[in-house]
Amino acid sequence: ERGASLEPSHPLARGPVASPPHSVDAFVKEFLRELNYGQGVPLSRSSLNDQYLALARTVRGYLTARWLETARKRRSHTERAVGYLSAEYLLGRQLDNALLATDLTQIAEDALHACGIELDALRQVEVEPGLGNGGLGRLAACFIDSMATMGAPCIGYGLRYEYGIFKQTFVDGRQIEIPDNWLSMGDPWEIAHPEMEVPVHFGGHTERYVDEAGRDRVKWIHGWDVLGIRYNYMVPGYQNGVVNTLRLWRARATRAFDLDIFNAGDYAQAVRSQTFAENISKVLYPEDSTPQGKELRLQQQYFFVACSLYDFIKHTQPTDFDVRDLPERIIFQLNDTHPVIAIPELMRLLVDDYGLEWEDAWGITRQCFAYTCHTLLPEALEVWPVSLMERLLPRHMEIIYRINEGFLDEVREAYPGDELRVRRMSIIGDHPERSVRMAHLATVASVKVNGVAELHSQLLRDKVLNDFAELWPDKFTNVTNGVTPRRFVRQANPYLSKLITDTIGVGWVANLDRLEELEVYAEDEDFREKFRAVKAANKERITRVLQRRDGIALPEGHLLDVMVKRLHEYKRQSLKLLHIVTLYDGIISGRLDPASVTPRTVVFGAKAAPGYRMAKETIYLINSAATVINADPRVEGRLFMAFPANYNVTLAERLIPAADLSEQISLAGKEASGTGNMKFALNGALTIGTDDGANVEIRRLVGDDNFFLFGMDEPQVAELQARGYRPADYYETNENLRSAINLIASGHFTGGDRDAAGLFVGDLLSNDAFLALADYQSYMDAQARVEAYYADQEAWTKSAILNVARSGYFSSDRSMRDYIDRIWHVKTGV
Ligand code: OAK
Repeated sequence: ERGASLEPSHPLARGPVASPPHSVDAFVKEFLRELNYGQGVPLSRSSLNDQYLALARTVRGYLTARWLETARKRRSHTERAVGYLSAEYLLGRQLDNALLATDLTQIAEDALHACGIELDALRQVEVEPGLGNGGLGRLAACFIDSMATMGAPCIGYGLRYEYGIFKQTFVDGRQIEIPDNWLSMGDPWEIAHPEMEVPVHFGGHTERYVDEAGRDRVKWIHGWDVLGIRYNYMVPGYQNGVVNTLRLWRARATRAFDLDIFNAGDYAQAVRSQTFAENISKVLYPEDSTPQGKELRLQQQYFFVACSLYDFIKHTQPTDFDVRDLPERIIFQLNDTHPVIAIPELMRLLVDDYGLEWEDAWGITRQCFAYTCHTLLPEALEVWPVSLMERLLPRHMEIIYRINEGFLDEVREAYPGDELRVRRMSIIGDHPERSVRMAHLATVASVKVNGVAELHSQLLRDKVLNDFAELWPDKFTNVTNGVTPRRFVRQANPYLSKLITDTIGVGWVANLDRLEELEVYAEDEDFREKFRAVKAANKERITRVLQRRDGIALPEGHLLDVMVKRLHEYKRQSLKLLHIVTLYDGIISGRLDPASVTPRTVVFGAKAAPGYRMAKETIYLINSAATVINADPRVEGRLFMAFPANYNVTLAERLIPAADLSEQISLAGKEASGTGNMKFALNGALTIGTDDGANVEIRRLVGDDNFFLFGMDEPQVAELQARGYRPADYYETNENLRSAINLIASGHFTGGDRDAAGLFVGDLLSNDAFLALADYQSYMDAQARVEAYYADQEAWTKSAILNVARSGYFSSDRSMRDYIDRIWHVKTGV
């Protein structure tokens, strides 16, 4: 049809061009085209990286047609969408996930094979985007996966950091951080839109004026600005044809900004100021749950949130869109307090730019946000000094003051004369310096506030945000976290997935409750044997991975005991270390016959925030103990410690399916939820854990007989702390504990250097803020129960199967269902 004109109304101009066919031949053709015309090389001269990039772009091509189609459908109706605002998305590798979502894994494998390439070799090339620190960022990634799989309208908004979470290496057992230059080889998954610039302003001052209608208005005279550049990532649903969007922002200098300076003749200064602007999206702050209060961090937060609100209103809505309809179109979910500056930003847009009356704007804003809190640590509750806010965002500071005025009036009305309460609840705090309490601002403006596990939500209501829960009891709710079964079961554990599918059929991957059907097979000897074979195969796989990746030679036939999570005192890696050292100490002192010790390999994975001294000392001690214990012949090979550096999503996917025992040993009342705990249970590890976070729900669901509980519960912790906790009491009265601590203090693990263990030991004995010594004996007893139970492989396997069968609840699909029903009220299946 030569000459057919592609008017905007032409079908080819409106809809996506069809996806390439699902066949090996078509795939080969697309792949070679990407290699030749995309990478500019023939197959015969292509590098592994060329091949990976061409493969990724080929798969992306299949996704794109679905993505355009999803976007077209979404534009054609006005259903409410979720805007997930998160400073972190810890995505993990994309290739396998994209292949699985499009059901192309086998086709890709065959197509590559036809080209003489192994898919597995290309998988290894992918650098994982580490745009998050830990639990909070990984949760965001699981949630957007689930939203796409449920066909629910959702845009993820965040930051495209040029450097993600640092790469960890060990030098003489100490953590060294290396910048994560994840983009250096090119990112085939992103689609940049450098032409769609969003202006973002900072600094300056405000001025009052009277508009034509005689109304008092405020103008923000900006100090400086940057541009937000849009990067889209496709978020495919699982084999349902839906592809949602993750939109990340990069900062770029404005041209005017450089030109002014350039024209003034200072070229070097122009380049410097460009760098200054672009620093905003340069690097992810590596602190997990401990904000550093850095100015650049506040710039990052405002930058991505300002871009996102502007983008949603101006770019995703029709041109005749009325901002008064905003609550019908969007609910912004605040992933902790990092994006909370969005609240005054929306007020600013509505009042200053759209000219709404304050009360109308506030009425709209209060319907557009919901807030998830992810912590219980007081030091993790973000505050920003008023002085910094006034300098960086003067208009927002005024708006926050005004929101606070209205709010405190409400408090005074509800509690006349209770000025103490007013002070406690104020959005502005006075100590140690005047600052904005972001959690209070979020709570005041949000439709709903939720914690991330039942216990956590209860503690939020009863303790951290108690005054607010009294004022607005209906605002508070719980949504227990979940993890995506696509990545953490189907992809990570193909052997188990096959066994499940062979047993209960397909369909469980997007409906994880169906794992219940496995329950009866716990009693089936033949099934148990197959289940053990799966575990054994996963152990062989992790052995190969650790050998290749880290040069670690795992012993065979051991109980595999795994503790992987950020290094934090409240998570108590210290307690795990005390357990191993006690066993070792028992053996070398002759109190414990090595033949009576269950052969056990303990694998740690943990990054410490670069400035967190105690965490880094703990890493050093674990590495030191590993070196000594692994080399000591007296142990007779019955204890082994491994600490592969740079634990990340990719390693998690290999390690978790192989684990027998999952360590979830935080001090009760400190771990908001935990999500690693869920991944282990779903992969058939048994948990040794405290009554903390989602452990409580895991234990309730899998049953007491299939979970090793130990330690104080939260009320007992509170009581002990109220009484006055003295760690030395435990040291003095517990012989094994004393002996283990003495062995560490003696320098046995640190080449005779007592000082090297000094900080760790000193803190345990005189401070021990997270009560490791108080829970020590209970932990040791529980580990003894683990050993006894593991000796009965049939019983252990039954429990492991029941863990899988009863953990379907922890699918992030269920979490999304709960958010939709309790908070978002958006439609699915669109
Ligand atoms: C990070 C920064 C500030 C506040 C909290 C965090 C964070 O990562 N919290 C973690 O969130 C996870 C997802 O909800 C929970 O599972 C973890 O328990 C919690 O520590």
